[in-house]
Amino acid sequence: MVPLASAPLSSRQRTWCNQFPYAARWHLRFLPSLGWLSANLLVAACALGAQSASAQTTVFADFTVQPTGTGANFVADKITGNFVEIANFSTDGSFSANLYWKGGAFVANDGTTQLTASATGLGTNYGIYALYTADATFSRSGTRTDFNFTSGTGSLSFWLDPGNNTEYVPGPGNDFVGSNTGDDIRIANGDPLSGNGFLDSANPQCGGGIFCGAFGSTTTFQLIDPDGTSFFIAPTPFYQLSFQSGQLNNFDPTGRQVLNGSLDVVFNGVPVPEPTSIALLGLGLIGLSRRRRKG
Ligand SMILES: [Ca+2]
Ligand SMILES: [Ca+2]
Repeated sequence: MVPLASAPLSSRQRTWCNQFPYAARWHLRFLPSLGWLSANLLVAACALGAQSASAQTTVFADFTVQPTGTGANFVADKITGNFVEIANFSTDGSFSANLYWKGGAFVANDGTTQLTASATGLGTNYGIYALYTADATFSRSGTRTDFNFTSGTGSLSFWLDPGNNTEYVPGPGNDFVGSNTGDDIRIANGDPLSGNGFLDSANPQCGGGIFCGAFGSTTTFQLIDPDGTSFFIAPTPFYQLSFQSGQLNNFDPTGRQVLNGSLDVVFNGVPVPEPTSIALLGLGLIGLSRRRRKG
């Protein structure tokens, strides 16, 4: 436990820790003696390991793209972009979020190297975008508003735009109106799992209206075969989770609002770690909890 907690996690451990909340039930079926205490110890070990790792460097999981057009395959680990969102805030503390995100650039080497359009073809040979909906709740305290997405609501769809000509603009109601979407190919689907964010117009950095809050969300991510698996070609199978991190420009969280900001996407969630490493980790913790019970 001590060496695990004080050492940075290996990439395999990190992958498993990222996946843990979603994989816990599956693993517990096969390790019935890994009880609630041990599960919580695993979460703590993951958190400590992640803390130790984050003190060193940020690591994003690599993926390989086979781009539309004549460009060569490339490896990246993040996609940056811009979003526009239609949000409808109710007086009962709930709101609906309907978001259109357009990918601007692929980034490689753990977020350090932005790849050019000439290297990836994005924005010249093709476009990528996502449509996301979720229901959420919000609470206000002074100038600050906190948001929490409601799990089990909404959806994510991820699209390839081979003509690089699609535009979505907010319609009069809750929906976006798209143009030139006839050539677009849906390449992945997802379900929102969790998300939260905040807005604070009193934030000193909100003066220019550009950094007034932030949000993050996690969705499942399932490539559609063959259109998705022939674009995101590695790893195989592809990551099962998508993580989005966005920045919020200033807006008033009442009624219907159209807001915007930047939003980055990374993936994780597979491959499933080697059974031996899970079993060893589990056995160590079981031993620890048994010793505690005896004591
Ligand atoms: Ca990486
Ligand atoms: Ca199009």
